[in-house]
Amino acid sequence: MKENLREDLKMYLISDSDILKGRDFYKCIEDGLKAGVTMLQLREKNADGGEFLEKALKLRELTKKYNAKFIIDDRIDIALLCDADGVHVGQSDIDAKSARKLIGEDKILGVSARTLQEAKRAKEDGADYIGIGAMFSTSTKLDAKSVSFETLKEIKDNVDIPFVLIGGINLDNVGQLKQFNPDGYAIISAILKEEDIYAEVKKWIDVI
Ligand code: TZP
Ligand code: MG
Repeated sequence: MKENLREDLKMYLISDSDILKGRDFYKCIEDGLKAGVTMLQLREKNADGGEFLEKALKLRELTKKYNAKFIIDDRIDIALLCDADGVHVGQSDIDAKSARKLIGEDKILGVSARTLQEAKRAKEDGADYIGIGAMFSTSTKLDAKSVSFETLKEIKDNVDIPFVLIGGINLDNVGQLKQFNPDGYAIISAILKEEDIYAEVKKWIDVI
C-alpha cells in the first residue's frame, strides 16, 4: 500500500463539495483521476456520516479503477468502512498515535504540520507523510495559517519524511516551491474551480 508513497503523493487532489456545487461531483473527480491524479483525498466538512460514507464507497471504486491511492480526511471510521488506503488528520483531529493504532501499520497515515515541532512529532507518532501549509493565502480553508519558506526549509532539513505542500498553490506560483523539492502538491481550488478538470490535471502533470 505504501511501497511507492513518494510517487503516489505527486499529484494529490483533495475533493471539495462546495467548490463543485452545481456540478456532477463524481464526474468531476473521475475526470481528474482519468487525467492522472495519483492520490485522492475525500474531504467533507459539512456532510453527515451517511452522505460521507456513500461518497467514500463510490470514490473507493473510482480510485481503484484508475489506480490512484484513496485517503479519507479526519474520519477513521469511514476510512475503515470503505477500505481506503489511508487517512489524513490535522493537528486538532484525533492524534496521529491514536489514528495509527486504529488503522494499523499497513494503511497510509498523513498528518498536517505547520511547524518543525509538529513535523517531528508527526514522524515520531507514525505518520507516513506530512502536509505542510498553507504556503499561500487560500479561500478554501478560512482558518488556514500560513507557513513561511524559512519554516518549510527548516522542516525539510530536519525531518526526513515524505511531504506534500498545500494551500493556495496554483500554476502561477508553484514555480516558487520547486526549490524545496516536495514529493507532491495537494491541490483543491486551482484544479476543481476549472471548467475542464481533465485538461487542468494534465497541465499540472506536465509542470511537476
Ligand atoms: N489545509 C491547509 S490549506 C488547505 C487545507 C485543506 C486548503 C487548500 O485548498 P486550495 O484551494 O488548494 O488552496
Ligand atoms: Mg482535519
